[in-house]
Order: sequence, then C-alpha cells, then structure tokens
Amino acid sequence: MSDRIHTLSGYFYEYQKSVTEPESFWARIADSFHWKKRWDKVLKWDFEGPNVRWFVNGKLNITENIFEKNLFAYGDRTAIIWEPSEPGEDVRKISYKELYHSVCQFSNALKSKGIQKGDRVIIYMPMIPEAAIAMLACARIGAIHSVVFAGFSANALTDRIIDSGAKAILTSDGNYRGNKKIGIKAIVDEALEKSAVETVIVCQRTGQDVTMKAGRDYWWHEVIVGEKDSNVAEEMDSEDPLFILYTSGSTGKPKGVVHSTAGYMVYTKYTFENVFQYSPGDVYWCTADIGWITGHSYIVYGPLLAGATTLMFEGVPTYPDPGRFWAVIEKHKVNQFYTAPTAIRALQAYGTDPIAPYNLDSLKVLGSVGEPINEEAWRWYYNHIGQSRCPIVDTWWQTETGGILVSPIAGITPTKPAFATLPLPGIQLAIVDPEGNELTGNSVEGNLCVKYPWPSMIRTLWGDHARCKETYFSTYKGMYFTGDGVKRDHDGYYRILGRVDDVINVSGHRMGTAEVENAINEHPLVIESAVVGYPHEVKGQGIYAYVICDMAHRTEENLINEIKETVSKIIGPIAKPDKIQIVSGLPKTRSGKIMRRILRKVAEGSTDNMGDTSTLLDPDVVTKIIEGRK
Ligand code: 7RM
Repeated sequence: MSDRIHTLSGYFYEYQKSVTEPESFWARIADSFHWKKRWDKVLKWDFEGPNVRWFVNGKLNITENIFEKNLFAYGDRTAIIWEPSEPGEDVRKISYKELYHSVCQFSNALKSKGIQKGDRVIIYMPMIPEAAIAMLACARIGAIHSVVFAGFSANALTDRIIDSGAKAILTSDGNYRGNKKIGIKAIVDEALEKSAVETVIVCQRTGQDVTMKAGRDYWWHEVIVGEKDSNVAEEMDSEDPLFILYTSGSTGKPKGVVHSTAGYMVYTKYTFENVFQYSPGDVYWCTADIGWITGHSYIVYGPLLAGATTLMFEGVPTYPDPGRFWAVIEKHKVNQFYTAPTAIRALQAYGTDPIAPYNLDSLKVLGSVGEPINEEAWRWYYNHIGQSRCPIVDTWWQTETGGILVSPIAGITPTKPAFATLPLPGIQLAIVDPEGNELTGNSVEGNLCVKYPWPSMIRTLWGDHARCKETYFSTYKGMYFTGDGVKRDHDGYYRILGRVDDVINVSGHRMGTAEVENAINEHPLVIESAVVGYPHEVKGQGIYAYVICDMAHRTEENLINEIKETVSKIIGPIAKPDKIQIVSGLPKTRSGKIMRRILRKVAEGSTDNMGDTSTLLDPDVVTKIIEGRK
C-alpha cells in the first residue's frame, strides 16, 4: 500500500513526478507486483502507429498477482461476497484461497477441453461468482476472454463470436431478472446457428431446461470433476492481450477493444486503491455488470489485485423493491459504493422513503461512473445516501482507457458537483479546438484528448489496427481523442460534457447511432432511418428514431412496436428506441448527409430556432418533421 496518496499535496507531488519522470514513476508502482521476469524498458511508444508497449519484455501472469503473491498473507480473507437476486437465497462468501482453487480447477478444465494461450473465449454469463472465475481462469492459462453482456441478443452475440474467432463460450442455463427466469443457453444456441465454436460450457444457475449438443456442450459442474485445484500460471508477456471487450462507436460495427496484460494490471490496482481509498477489511461494492469495462476493472481485476473484498450483486436496483441497494449496503456493511447516475436518478424518483429503514453508517465513499452526473442527482446522492459525510468520486473513463483517468481521490481532492475534478497521476490531458490546437490555461472548453500514454490504454481493435488508428489517433495528430467534450473551469477542474460524436449514452451504456439505425433498417418495411439522442430524465439520454417506411400494410402503432421488437432482437432490449417518429423524409444536405443537428433539436423539443438550414436539399422536410412530432 506504499503507493497510496494520503494528502492533497501528496497528490500534486505524485502528479508532477508522473509527468516529469513517467518511466521511473510507473517503474516504482510496477515494482510492487510479482514478475516472472522484470521488464527491460518501462515504455516504448508512438501515437502514429499507434504502437504502445509498457513494461517491455516483462513476463508475468495477472492471476499470480491476485493469488500466489498474497495467499500466504491473506488467503482466508473474503475475496467475493455474492448477493443473489432473491433476498432470501443464501449469500456466498469466497475467500482468496477458495477462489484460487476454483480458478485453477476451472482453468485446468479449459485446458482439458483444448483451450490454449491466445485462444479467444466468450463469456456470456449472469452476475454469479462463476463469471469472475471464468475470466480469471482464462487469464490463468493465457486465453483471451471477451465478456458479452448477457442482455445482448443472439444476433449481437453471433457478431462477436465471428469477429473474435472464439473457440469456446462459457455460459449458464439462465439468469434471474426480478422474479423471472431468462434463458441464456437458449440464446447461445440461437447465436450458434449462424456461427460456430468448438466448446460450450454451461454453468447451472436457474435449473431450467436446456438442450445440450453432444460433443460440443458440457456442464460446468461436470468438466471440473477430477481436475486438480492448482497449477502453474501461464507465463505471459507484458503486451500479450488479456481481453477483448466490444464497445459501440460511431459506425455500425462494434469495436473489439484490446487490453494487454501488464499495463492493465498495474493501472487498475493503482487507481482502485487511490480513487476509492480502499483499506484492508473494507467491503467494496460496484453495481456494474461484468459485461462492461467497469465490471472488468473495478469489480474483478482492480479490487482483487488490491486484496479487497468485492461484492457482486446478481439483481437489479428495484427488486424486490426500490430499497434493495440500501438493504444490501446495510446487510454487508458496505464501505465504498460505486454506481451509475442513471441508477441514482431512477431511485431518486421513489423519494427517500425506501432509504429510511436502512442504516447506511458503514458508507465511507460514494462513486459515480458511466455518464455525466447532473447536479441534482449529485446532491441527492451526497445528502441522502452519503448522509452529507461521504465524498463522491465522479470517475471519468472509457472502455478504451481501461481504468479511471479523471477523478477525485476520495476525501482528498475537494469535489464540486458534476465535476470529475482532476487527472490522476500519469494522465496528461489536452483540450483542443476543432482544428486541433491545444487550449491552454483555465476557463476553456473543447474536445478532450490525452497526449501521453498511460499503462492501461487501448492497444488495438481486434483484427483492425487501421480502425484503431483512424478512430482514436487520427483526428488530432499525436494525441488520443476520447470523443468527449469537456470544460476546464477557472480552478482548472474538469467537467465532462458528453460525447461529441455519433455515440449516445443510454443509462451509461454506449450505443452507436449507426448501430441502432442498421437494426431498425432490418425491418422489411423500413426504407431509411436516422437516430439521435435526446435528454431523458432517468436514462441521461434516450433514443429517438426518425423512420421512413412503407406504410401500405400497417397502422403506425403496429409498425412502431414491430420496429422496437426488431431492434431488441438485433441488438438487445437496451437499444430499443424510446421514441419512434414515422416521417416522410429526412433533412439531408445536397451531398446526402443527414443533418443530425436538426433532428437532435426536434427530439429535444426546441423547435423555435433551427439554425442555418440553407444547405438542405428540401427545407420543407423540417417543417413536416416538426409538425409530426408528438
Ligand atoms: C467507464 C465507461 C465511456 C463514455 C465516455 C463518456 C461517458 C463515463 C463519465 C462519463 C461524464 C463521467 N466506459 N462517461 N464516465 N461522462 N462523467 N464520470 O462508462 O466505454 O462504456 O463509456 O461514457 O462519454 O466517453 S464506456
């Protein structure tokens, strides 16, 4: 814990060091890990390629740094507390030693099924400890995991199976959503009608009926029988990929963000300990799903590398009632609680009655992630959940950044509602104008870039390095472009303003507008569509779709419902448009580009000033769209 920042001056000191001597700064942090072979050089990089290598030629295994390094010191400490969806079902508490044995045993089973270093393995599972075990077992043998959020549809799963060239899928029979059972294996079966893997391993959770294909499908509890519960971790190079995680961008096809081993390990542990000020014995709870980067970095890897007790919750915030989060905090005496603004706003809508029965005195730190948190939600969270005594860490980061880049250090950095505050050590930000000129000094607003590498940054997009360069390193020469707008205020504090590209953020989930449009266009009667985000009270942003269709055989209402179902089937329920407006035309420029600016204005209901519409092919379209808006 020697890398812990304890004071504000300590933060500024560390930050300064990380900028003036980045290599010795990160070497000091990395030295506290276990290396099978130490690195030759801390960093080699250029953002032209891009080609970024941290801890060059180092050899290690991330799971050895979770287990072997520490089992002697704290093998009996609880690693995972699992809280089931059903409040009456037994809690599971898994110690570091038990987790180690489960991971080894399952990784041995994977090997027996022929899975080797470098193979891709898809994990499509609910929030049960076996999902974390699956990730760690892959890391143990050097297989590259790709977790796919269990809310994604069979279609979305097929795309990811094909793009990653996965050899195996780890899944479950079903999962619980409130008091409903949802078939997961059935979705895998459907996905495998249009793609192929050699092996499917199914963990039993709901006990519902599933079909098992002989020679391909196996039960988790059967494959581990007879496997030893120890092994030697595979030797990985620092830059060997640890995982792929698909995320939405501004084109229709999801991108497979690739993270490598050593840098990700060093950065997630360092940021977890510092941002949340985690102390041994604390109970830490992040409510994300492991299908998102937050689940990877701050439920599994960061906390486990730090020897933390990490709580994993299977359920949803409103089941059996909107007091569930607060009940779980009381039940497990949670000290650090990390959730998303959308959840805060959803619970805020129920008022403070659901909180009243519970004792939240254990709380020390509150966290927020996924989207900008509005001032009102920030204050509600601070006053009613944190009882006006817990600092809020508003953590800004992305799937591509691997870990938190801009955030207060809990209790140390003075906070301001809706500000992510200051960059963490090692993070050199730049705000640029549209031409790419850096805006220096305070009280400036522009696009957020990072001008120097950090250990957990994206290395490539799976199978498409050119797209990685194009998306992140070409807009502004020599810099990583985040896609977010940002303001630096008079104190030098950062406030993230949201996406400046065609990505919308629905309840903290990233959706590409093109991706949703492609799905809508799958409906046979749809001719063309355009999707934009609009301000939504609970979700942050909602999805608004303008659709041109052949109305010959349907009522408008039927068609709208069918389109929603189509999107749900192609991507998943999270991508269902909140509003669909059937239109006869879209506002296009002479060159055929849809003017989204106009569609965004109509969607948010500000229709009095449309700005310059002179470049439109047919300005009448705008009048019709405004008239048609309900
Ligand atoms: C961790 C995660 C990334 C996008 C990002 C932003 C937005 C995330 C904040 C935020 C304002 C925050 N990864 N975002 N955190 N905006 N304040 N604290 O969410 O890849 O799924 O999304 O989310 O727009 O670019 S992500």
